[in-house]
Amino acid sequence: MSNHKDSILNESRQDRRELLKQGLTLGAGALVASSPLWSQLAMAADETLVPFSDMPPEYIAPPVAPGATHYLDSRGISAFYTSNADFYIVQHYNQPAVDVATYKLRVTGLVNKTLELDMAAIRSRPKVEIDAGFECGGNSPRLFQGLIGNARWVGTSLKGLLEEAGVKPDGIEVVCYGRDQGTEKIRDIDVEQNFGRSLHINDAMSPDVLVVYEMNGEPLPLYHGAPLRLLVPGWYGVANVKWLSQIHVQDRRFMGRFMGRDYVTLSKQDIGGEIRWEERSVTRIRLKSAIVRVTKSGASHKITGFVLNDGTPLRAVEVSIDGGPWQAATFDRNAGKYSWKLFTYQWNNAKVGEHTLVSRVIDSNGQVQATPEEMPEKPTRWENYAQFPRKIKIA
Ligand SMILES: Nc1nc2c(c(=O)[nH]1)N[C@H]1C(S)=C(S)[C@@H](COP(=O)(O)O)O[C@H]1N2
Ligand SMILES: [Mo]
Repeated sequence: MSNHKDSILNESRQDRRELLKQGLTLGAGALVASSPLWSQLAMAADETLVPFSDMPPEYIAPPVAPGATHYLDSRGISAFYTSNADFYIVQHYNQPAVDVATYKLRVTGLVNKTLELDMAAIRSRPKVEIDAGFECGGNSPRLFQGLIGNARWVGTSLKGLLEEAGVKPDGIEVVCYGRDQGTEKIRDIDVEQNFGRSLHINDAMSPDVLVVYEMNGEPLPLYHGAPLRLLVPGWYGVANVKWLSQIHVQDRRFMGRFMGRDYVTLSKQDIGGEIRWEERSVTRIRLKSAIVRVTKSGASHKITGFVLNDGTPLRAVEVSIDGGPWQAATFDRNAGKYSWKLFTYQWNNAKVGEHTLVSRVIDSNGQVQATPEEMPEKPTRWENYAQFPRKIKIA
């Protein structure tokens, strides 16, 4: 298991302060405008990026490296699709190179007919194309929300596969295993495990859940699970099992690490009138927005951010400047149900000096994105969906 990843996902205010301090000592006096990084952040000819003052001046999202977590520089988020080269990458074991020629997906367990499909057989099935964005359940202000991406995916429905196999009446849990492997210490014994996540049969039978082999018009890249991965639109990234090799139907809950022990949110909840500490597996993406980019063009400033949720339609995205009234931001209401929604807010007459910018999103049920103070008591790092105030200095 990678300690690197654990440190990347380790969330605390202390960490963030440390990160800022390190960045500030490293970056003091650096000529930001001359950094090659800035040219990668897709600016229009008349646009310049305005640095956030809550970010180290030399903040750098490192390029993709084999085996490593990758997070993107969220100031670069300006296009609806995230390029395959920049989409974030998280894996908890290794990144196995699967031989496509001999690759087989098996469907086993409580089914009438076991399936064994090669990629040609999977590609010949009914094609479904979907825009979906997702973030790691550990995405947070610490990496300025960089564990995120939005892409167009092509594949075929999991429902179709399960119907062809014929799920027996007592099959209630669909477990998806990846080809990647690691050693886990469980009750003091070292055991070999493959990455695994499960879905209740009702979730697995949603027509939107796919096994996908194309990402943004290209074959699924190695780091994103080639040749085949699960895609559960509207769920946190952990559900999207990469290097998918086996789908197993069983009559009881799957208790593997990534369902039962890790990616488990502990929070204080009202459970039928009793206040209890509840442990819950990370599943559907909580209603969230964040500001990631401010650009300047002439005298006008443009604030850009993203919204992610479980696919519930949105009522409004709003921005507040220096604690002032909430103002409507613009977002694409026609974007795909499960894609992220990028929003922009035209900030006119920005005064010279320090400012605090924050966004919030409201869905069609009237649910409002929580402020940090409104978040439930929640000592785990998972599901960091609070409003994220940003600091910026207008020169
Ligand atoms: N086989 C396998 N699938 C996996 C993982 C993994 O470790 N192994 N990590 C999960 C987690 S925690 C996340 S956030 C997403 C990341 O997907 P991406 O690397 O394509 O962005 O993959 C998920 N699927
Ligand atoms: Mo994740």
